[in-house]
Amino acid sequence: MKRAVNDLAMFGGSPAFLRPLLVGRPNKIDRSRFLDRMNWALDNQWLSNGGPLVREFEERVADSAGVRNCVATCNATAALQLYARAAGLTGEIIMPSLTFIATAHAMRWLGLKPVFCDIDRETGCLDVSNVEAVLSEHTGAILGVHLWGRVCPAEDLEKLAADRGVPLFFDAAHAFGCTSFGRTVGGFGAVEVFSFHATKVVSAFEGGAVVTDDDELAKQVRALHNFGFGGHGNFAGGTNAKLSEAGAAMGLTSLDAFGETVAHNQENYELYRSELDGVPGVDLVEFDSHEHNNYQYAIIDIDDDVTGIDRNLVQELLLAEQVVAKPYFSPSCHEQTPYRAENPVSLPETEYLSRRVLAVPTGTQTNREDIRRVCGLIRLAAAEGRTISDRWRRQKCLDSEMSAKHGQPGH
Ligand code: T4K
Repeated sequence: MKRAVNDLAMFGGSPAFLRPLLVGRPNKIDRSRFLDRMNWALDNQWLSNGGPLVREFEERVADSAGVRNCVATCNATAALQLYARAAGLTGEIIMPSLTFIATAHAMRWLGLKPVFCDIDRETGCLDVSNVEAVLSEHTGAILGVHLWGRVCPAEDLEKLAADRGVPLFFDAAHAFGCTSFGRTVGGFGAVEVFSFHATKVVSAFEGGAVVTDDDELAKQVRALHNFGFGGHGNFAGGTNAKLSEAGAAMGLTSLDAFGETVAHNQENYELYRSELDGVPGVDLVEFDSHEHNNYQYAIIDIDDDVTGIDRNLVQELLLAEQVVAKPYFSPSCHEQTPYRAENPVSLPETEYLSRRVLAVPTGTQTNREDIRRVCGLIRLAAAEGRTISDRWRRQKCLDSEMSAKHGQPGH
């Protein structure tokens, strides 16, 4: 365990990890079950277009989410777009900016206009009063995001959307298996969208799903994700956003492991909590223990006024130690191209949180010793933050002086 600033890899010490420890490492699965399913698909010679594995995956996802319909898709980005097309959305889509860029890009790609709305800094999710303030006659829909698996104020948004007659849907990419006031994610709004990307708690390599209790909407989404083909041929136009049988084989095997994955994630989360307890200026983002959580993200919040070291430098420090932490989500969407030019807006709460948060490694490939080591580094960073920041700045100045001196001729 490193105890001194001199030991840090950014100042010449050896890295704390021999090989990279990554946020987003795919979770463990039972490989033989996966291969059995793959062999079965190959033997059956049915590899895509709504085959038996996809149908089974859809049934199990719908069951878990407590809804009647699930349409499995090639990813969540396409799934968001399928709903937007099926519902005929137009105009502005109100959404948070503290989310993965896909939430915004998915809508903009269809010619819809993301309207970013500020969040509640305590939850990281949409603040309903802010949503109300930006609702207008141009609003086409409200798109809530369950950031890090913490369910946004879905019931309050449902009330607001119903009062104002505006469609409401949710990007639940992070929230498979989570609940809010006992209600399972999947049944809020018109539809909810899951991601089953390789980095997610349930992985289909790449994958997503639209889930809903609205049978008619599900039928339309199903047709749209398969070129518009329905029972009576090509009636609606559409795209190709299908999940393959290989993706479903992985998704089913990952679903088999879901309970174990979540239990492991929760143990990791509890360990982060105890290891970081009482560290001034570092907080672990909390999950409500009365709800079901999937704990797929472990997020720390760094207050550089207290620690003297900011989030970016903590990320850099960890990287030098072979710990790949990710600033989910920074910069937030409205601070990125093309939105900062197209739709300049100031969102103080979003900007405040986005500067401070950092996802640290968890998942079933991360063990207790890994977490103890990561926390040791974070504790050292927080305790010696000012010294590290000053020394890093001096080192950077020296580096740039040296490269100016020895720069290649002609540069
Ligand atoms: N809405 C929200 C709120 C989302 O978070 C996302 C996706 C979406 C919508 C869209 O869902 P999809 O259309 O993707 O289904 C990653 C994922 O690619 C993305 O799916 C995810 N959110 C986002 C939060 O994380 P990046 O840009 O951070 O990916 P990348 O390549 O830097 O990888 C992330 C980490 O995972 C790295 O540390 C490397 C590690 N990794 C990654 C892969 C793919 C592995 O260790 N193994 C792997 O196989 O976006």
